[in-house]
Amino acid sequence: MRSLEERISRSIWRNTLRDWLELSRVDVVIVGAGPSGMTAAKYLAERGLKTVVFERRLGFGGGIGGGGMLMHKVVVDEQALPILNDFGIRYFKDEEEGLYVIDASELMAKLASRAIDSGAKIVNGVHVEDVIYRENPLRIEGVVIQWSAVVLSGLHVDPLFVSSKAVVDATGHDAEVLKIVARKVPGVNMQLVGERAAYSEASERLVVERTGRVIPGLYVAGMAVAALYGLPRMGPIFSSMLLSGRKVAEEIMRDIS
Ligand code: 48H
Repeated sequence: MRSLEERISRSIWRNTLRDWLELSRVDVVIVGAGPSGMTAAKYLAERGLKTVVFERRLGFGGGIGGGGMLMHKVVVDEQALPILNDFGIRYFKDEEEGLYVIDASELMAKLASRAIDSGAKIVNGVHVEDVIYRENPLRIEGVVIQWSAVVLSGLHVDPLFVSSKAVVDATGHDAEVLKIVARKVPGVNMQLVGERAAYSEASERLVVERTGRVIPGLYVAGMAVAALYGLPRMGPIFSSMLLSGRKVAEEIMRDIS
């Protein structure tokens, strides 16, 4: 009989490796478990697409957890209500015209749990450090990943690959995947304009309008859209993050299914 210690280790090794073998090729890689990434993950996975979210932190929610200046509430407008209902997220109408209020912790937890229930995998502690590309025709075919702990340690450790039909940059203000593609993929003529100062109403509309495919195989959602196209920021109103996540999912489903 194996000791309990031995059985614990064997169970974790075997089942993690089984998962990673499954994840070596997926339909969609989403980079970042913030609001836009997790929303996209649910809508993709529930339509049967094999979807993985890589999140470099040991948690999820991205910018939601900080609420508005550490107040534990965020707001949305009425356009986001159907998405909140899809996720079973509770909200109430505020006395401020047109605003609905949500607890930040409920938004984070339920976005993640519904994405997972729909079949998406959220893998924490994994940093996307590069992309896979092909030429003639030019396209993005996956990502290059590394443990966040290795990145933080500064050790030189070669990464591994995950192949996919679509990659979504949902990394927020930093637009990390787009920056890599602009700098390192030959033949891509992409300039990140950089996010503009606050203009909430315009930003909420424009981020959703500009969400979608950037080049074949590469999509953008959430605040990374603002960084790419030079759109204003909106502050802690999250309607456009949720709507952007749903829109990118719809666009990917049209393109690849
Ligand atoms: C793995 C990565 C990597 C990487 C980053 O910032 P997020 O919450 O992203 P969005 O766009 O879904 O939501 C933005 C929103 O939270 C926000 O900041 C708003 C509305 N601001 C308005 C304003 O005016 O300030 O989440 C992105 C996630 C984070 O959890 C990162 O840790 C993760 O992506 N991430 N994960 N590999 N290379 N880069």
